[in-house]
Amino acid sequence: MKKLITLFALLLAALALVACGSGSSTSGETSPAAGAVEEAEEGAEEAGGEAEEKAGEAKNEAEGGSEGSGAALDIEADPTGQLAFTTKEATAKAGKVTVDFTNSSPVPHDVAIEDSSGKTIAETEVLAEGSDSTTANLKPGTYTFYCSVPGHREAGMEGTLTVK
Ligand SMILES: [Cu+2]
Repeated sequence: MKKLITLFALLLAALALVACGSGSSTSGETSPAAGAVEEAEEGAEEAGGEAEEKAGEAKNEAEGGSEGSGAALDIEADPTGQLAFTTKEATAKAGKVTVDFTNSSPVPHDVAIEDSSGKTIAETEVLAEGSDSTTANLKPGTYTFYCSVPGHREAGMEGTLTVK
């Protein structure tokens, strides 16, 4: 029985060799069928890449909340009046970003953005029970957002802004 199976396998191998030989002799290096397979594989790879990109965007939005679009960055002071922002982490896409600051508490705050060299590059008005916006031209990198009211940053009103 084993011999029969071996013979059968050899026969199949021989047939495959014949098929390959005739294919390459009649239609050149790549048969039409092989080309179609290659195209199909490329298409599958493209579709996979797009799906990965979309997954990445969805992840960014989940992490960054409403600032996921990259055009706007929402930062909110703790509504109960504590010396804190509602988040310690924010993300934005590189480019011109509008920073929308909301402080619904009666304690005056603002939000300022500092680059990695310690230079403040954008800052809103200091205000209580209101909101203000400022714009910043952000390059990819790590920034710090903080409240510039004396003592607030030291008390914890700061966080990391990651720009990609
Ligand atoms: Cu403050």
